[in-house]
Amino acid sequence: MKKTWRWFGKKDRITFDMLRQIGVEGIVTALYDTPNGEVWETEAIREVKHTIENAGFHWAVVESLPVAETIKYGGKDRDTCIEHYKQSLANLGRAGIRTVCYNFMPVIDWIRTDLACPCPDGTTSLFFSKTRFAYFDCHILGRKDAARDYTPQEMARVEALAHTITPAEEEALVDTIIVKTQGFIHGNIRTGERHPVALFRRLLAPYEGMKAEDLRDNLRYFLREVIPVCETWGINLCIHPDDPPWPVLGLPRIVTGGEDIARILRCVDNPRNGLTFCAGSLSAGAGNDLPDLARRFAGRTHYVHLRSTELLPGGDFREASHLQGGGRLVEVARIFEEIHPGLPMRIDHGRLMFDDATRGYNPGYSFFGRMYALAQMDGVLAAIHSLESHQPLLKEKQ
Ligand code: CS2
Ligand code: MN
Repeated sequence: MKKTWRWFGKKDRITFDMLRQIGVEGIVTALYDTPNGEVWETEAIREVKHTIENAGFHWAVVESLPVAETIKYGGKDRDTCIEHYKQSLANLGRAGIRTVCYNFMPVIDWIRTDLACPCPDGTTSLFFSKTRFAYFDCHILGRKDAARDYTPQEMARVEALAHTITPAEEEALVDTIIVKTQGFIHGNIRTGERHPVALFRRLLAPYEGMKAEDLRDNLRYFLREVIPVCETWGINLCIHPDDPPWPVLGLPRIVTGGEDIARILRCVDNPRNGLTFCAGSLSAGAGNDLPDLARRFAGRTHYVHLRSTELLPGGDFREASHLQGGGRLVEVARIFEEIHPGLPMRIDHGRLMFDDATRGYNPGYSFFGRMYALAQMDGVLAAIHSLESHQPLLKEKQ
């Protein structure tokens, strides 16, 4: 695998000099200043590429080229936005970019309820509490019939929380779920938004009553339009799984596990229509066996996110160390190196370690935490390669 790193542009406090010291080989980034739905212009692409290459790196992956909401809900102006998307792809292709990641999650990207949950060793990690999330849904968002999506036991925990939660905690919960984790990745709500919940309700409205089947149709419609452009430019377009991989807030989610992935790859059966294998997102799905998924989809995977989660009772999960949890990254890495070697991979999220918490990094995107995980995975990869090269020797001895 090629070791890449998500870099948030010139304002990122993690510099190219730091990345060079820790063995990063390629850069993952996006045009963060171009609003969703607009064309990524050639000049802007060239400038970012130039900055990266000037520092001695190359732009390995675009993450993400965001898909406008209207494409996802099938709005009147979706064709205009799809034309913009095609134009952006062609401009990226012309600039030599060959891997483009995107996701098809309505309104909200990844979801956590706590960005700094203490671990016994003094680091902190990202956490999802089902109760807190349900509380946000039922009590803060006040979504109609939300309670029907939770079991009586879950609702009992939500009501218990309603008695103890403070206004400050409520505010922090809103900030974590719909602002802090979203804004920096082309999300719908930016830091500083004065009425995030009201805006969020407006964003949800066009999806009312939408079924998974409808969202799948819209994804197919989109792929049929854009894959031919990818074909022309030799671009591998790769969908990122849903995080967490289940329906949320009444919104369908359609990239949750093996069946979903197979269906998407089949609906436009072209190698350019591929997968971002996010081991972290997929590992939060109780039915997902990660080595099995890796084996099944390695051929159509164009990009890998290394991260792991640990499922906890009651529907909670935490982000685990990269050598533990359901991500089973050692086996996953071995499978990819065997079936589809050389794929770009990045450490997805990392824990907060040492002074990470004081540095103002984007949630999940710490320096020391990710660096530590990269070193772990680098060691794993070195071991895999060494074993591979010794296999004939071992066989001869037998
Ligand atoms: C997240 C996402 O889990 C993750 O990888 O950081 O923001 C991810 O980058 C997007 O969903 C990809 O489109
Ligand atoms: Mn990911």
